[in-house]
Amino acid sequence: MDTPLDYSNIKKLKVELTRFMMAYKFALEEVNTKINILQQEFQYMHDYNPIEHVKSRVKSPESIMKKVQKKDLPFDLATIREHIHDIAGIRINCSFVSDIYRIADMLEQQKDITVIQKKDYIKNPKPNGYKSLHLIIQIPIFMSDRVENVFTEIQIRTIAMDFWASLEHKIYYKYNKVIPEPLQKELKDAALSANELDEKMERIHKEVNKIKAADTLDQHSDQVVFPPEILSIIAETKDH
Ligand code: 0O2
Repeated sequence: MDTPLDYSNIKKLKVELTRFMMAYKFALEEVNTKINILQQEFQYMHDYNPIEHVKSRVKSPESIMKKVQKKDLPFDLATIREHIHDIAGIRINCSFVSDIYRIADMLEQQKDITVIQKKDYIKNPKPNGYKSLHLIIQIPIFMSDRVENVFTEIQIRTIAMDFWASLEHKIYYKYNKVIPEPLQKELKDAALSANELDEKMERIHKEVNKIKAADTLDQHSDQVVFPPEILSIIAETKDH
């Protein structure tokens, strides 16, 4: 015979689970705000936005369960909190590779962010061609009765890297995690093409920056070439 359900225990469990998931939602809100501030301030100061777009998600309970099984962990919230670091995940897409490191540096320098792990799959791509910069950080969340340091995964990559990774991810699951050899080779070639495109775009970007800097110098030199005697004549003419 089934054991009767204990209503107060179910209610307690529901509250615990909701609080558990809420912490990750709040962590994403905190990190999203930080990214938003960086974007706006950078645009204002440098007339340039290094971030193309940002996507965030809290891992679904099903995916969390799958990871618990994959890692062979006991199913309790404290263990999950300690060992699964990508329940809160943010993906930042940049236009250029140099922007990836710029954004990572700006985030890493923030006092309330603790970098727990950094994996540079750009300098050391995965054998299949995967490229991205991964940070696992901890960020404090101030609740009504406690402070929780919440793990968050930040993936930073270019649009080309993201295009490749999205397709590869779909193919990986379509073939139940065993991609046929010829497709693996094609994907690796595609990753190399994406990399070439990134390198080409970075070169163009640097050229454009040089031209912009030269134009700015020209504009400034236009403004400062007037000798003082000419400036005083201009001032006098204005007075009349
Ligand atoms: P999903 O479905 O995207 O969430 P971990 O299992 O996270 O503790 P791992 O696998 O060593 O440890 O972490 P890693 O290498 O930093 O990878 C974490 C995430 O990066 C993955 O999450 C993927 O989102 C992405 N990633 C890593 N390798 C690849 C790859 O070869 N192809 C693609 N498309 N994405 C990759 P999940 O949980 O594995 O998958």
